[in-house]
Amino acid sequence: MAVVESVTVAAYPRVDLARPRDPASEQAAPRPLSCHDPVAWVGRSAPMPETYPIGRLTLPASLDLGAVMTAIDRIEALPSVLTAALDGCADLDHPIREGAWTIRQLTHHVADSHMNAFARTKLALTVDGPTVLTYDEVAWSRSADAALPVEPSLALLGGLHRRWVELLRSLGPAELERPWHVPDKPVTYQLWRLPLVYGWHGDHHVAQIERAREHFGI
Ligand code: NI
Repeated sequence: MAVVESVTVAAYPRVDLARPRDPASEQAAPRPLSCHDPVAWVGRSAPMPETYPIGRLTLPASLDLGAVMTAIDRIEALPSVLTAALDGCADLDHPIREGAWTIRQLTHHVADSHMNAFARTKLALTVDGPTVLTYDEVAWSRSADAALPVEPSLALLGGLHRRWVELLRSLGPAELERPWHVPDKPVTYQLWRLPLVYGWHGDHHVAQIERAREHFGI
């Protein structure tokens, strides 16, 4: 991968989480990019780590039990894989790309995201066709807890995934077909979608961290 010589860490805008919020200026300022946005580095002079280092998510058209089992294995491995990816990182506050989240924010985002996914799993199992709340991942990534060390989120993911994997492996085909919805979308999702999405999601962010560390030498 090309080495970036003309870009320094200090060149990146950083989110000052300690700064009092100013809704007026936030409205005027460009919205920070999340890790999922097809970012604006294309066409810039300095090469940046790729957005989708393991490729984009692809889902089967219908329940594929083999794929679900593989995805559950990925979810099981994630806490240790993510911990290894962060081991020895010299700058957790370095963005993974220009204008994107920092490694610290990204780690907390994985915990935020998977907590929501676990709740969706439980709701889909215990409520008939629930409509689940969505959340603003960028807003969550700017809250005070996103400035914490990464260890609390690693510990959280360890416990959360232990429970989630136990639950997911107990499910049969009928349970995996249970429906759920999100507000304002006339789409019915099946429960099996969740392990597939989040098995990919965890590995996606681990790869982004690995690429950023390699690319920026951190
Ligand atoms: Ni994400």
